[in-house]
Amino acid sequence: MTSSNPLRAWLNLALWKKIVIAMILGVIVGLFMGEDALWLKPIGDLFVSTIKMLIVPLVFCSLIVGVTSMKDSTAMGRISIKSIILYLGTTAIAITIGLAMGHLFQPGAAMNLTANAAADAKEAPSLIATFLNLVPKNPVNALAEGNILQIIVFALFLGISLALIGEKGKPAIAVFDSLAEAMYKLTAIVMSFAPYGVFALIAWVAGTYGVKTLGNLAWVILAVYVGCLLHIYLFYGALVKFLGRLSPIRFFKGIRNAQAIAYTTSSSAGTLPASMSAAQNHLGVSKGISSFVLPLGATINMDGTALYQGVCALFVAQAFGIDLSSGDYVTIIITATLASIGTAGVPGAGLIMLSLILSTVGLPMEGIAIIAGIDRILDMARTTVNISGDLMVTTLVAKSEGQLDESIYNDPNTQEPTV
Ligand code: DAS
Repeated sequence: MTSSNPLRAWLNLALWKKIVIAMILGVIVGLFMGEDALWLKPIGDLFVSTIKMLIVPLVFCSLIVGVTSMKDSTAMGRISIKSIILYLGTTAIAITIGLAMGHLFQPGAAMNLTANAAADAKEAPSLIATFLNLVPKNPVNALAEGNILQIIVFALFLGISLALIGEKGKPAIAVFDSLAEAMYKLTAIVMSFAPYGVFALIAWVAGTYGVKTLGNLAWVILAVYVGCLLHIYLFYGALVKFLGRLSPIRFFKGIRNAQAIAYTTSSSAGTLPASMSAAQNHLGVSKGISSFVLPLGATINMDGTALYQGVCALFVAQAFGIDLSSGDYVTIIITATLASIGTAGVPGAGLIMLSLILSTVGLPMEGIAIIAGIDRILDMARTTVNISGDLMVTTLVAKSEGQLDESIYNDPNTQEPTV
């Protein structure tokens, strides 16, 4: 710290450094306070609420501005196809990595449990129902409920219509442009409070779960965390380097603030403002691309969740001594990939979808109760993967569309943004 005044030195510190310090202090204080750390949780909840307050206006306004700023009308279709292919493709890889980790670590092998009765197989959510539900019957309702996919669809329709009416649409577009800029500024202000919210959330998790939880289900936590690290730093790193021809180091530096928010809030939706800020301020992605591809990813892209479901499905099979056939593995991969589209970007959503995965291959539901005890610790890691994947795809799509400021990646001396 350069300044003799510690407070000034703290305030001048880069945001990501403040967040890392806050996380370390949070763990120490949480382990020291134990259950009493629950008193700190409201501070974290307040921070999460202010971030969630930003989501709907930020996504709605920035998406309309993004659509109307696209000169090439076919661009939206091209961008959508690229994004969806990359999102679903990386999710299928993620679930495969999860299954591999489940085999490698054998987290359930030492447990010899008996189930009351194997669950009867249930249907995955039909693709048709998921598709039809994309169009909001009442856009105001979609905005009020924060239904991100329906907000994306309505914003796309409204943005395209505003562009098509030419001069008459310009005043409205100008209003949305001002509102979007205001929301970017508000996001930066809220993000400046991240260290304090992160400290409180981490302290609560450490105090609630403590070291004792790590004992009995450590192998599940280890398998998920190793899988998540491999998926982010090996798989995504390779895509950034070989597909995007960009510096992975620069990319990972650019996403760490958003990763820290995702890890502590366990909410992709809640991290969306931080992801938008990272994409535009640290990754060189244009507003047009980030305002569409990121909200889409925060809703349909859940690589970490799919990976976690692969590990947990094998954990439950091992714990109850059930052998899975190769057909079961294929069913898990397809179901987890499709289920990831319907998984909400909120804490604990993946555990709910895990029951669907278990039931499609007839694994006992009792496994859910065992996992539930450590699910928050797993959720923190899988949500971090989810948003890292969103940012990786957004960067690659921006690069392929010529809407990426590559100077950030090419000049090692580029001043790191301190936001
Ligand atoms: N917490 C969810 C998210 O926000 C993921 C999950 O529960 O699996 O992405």
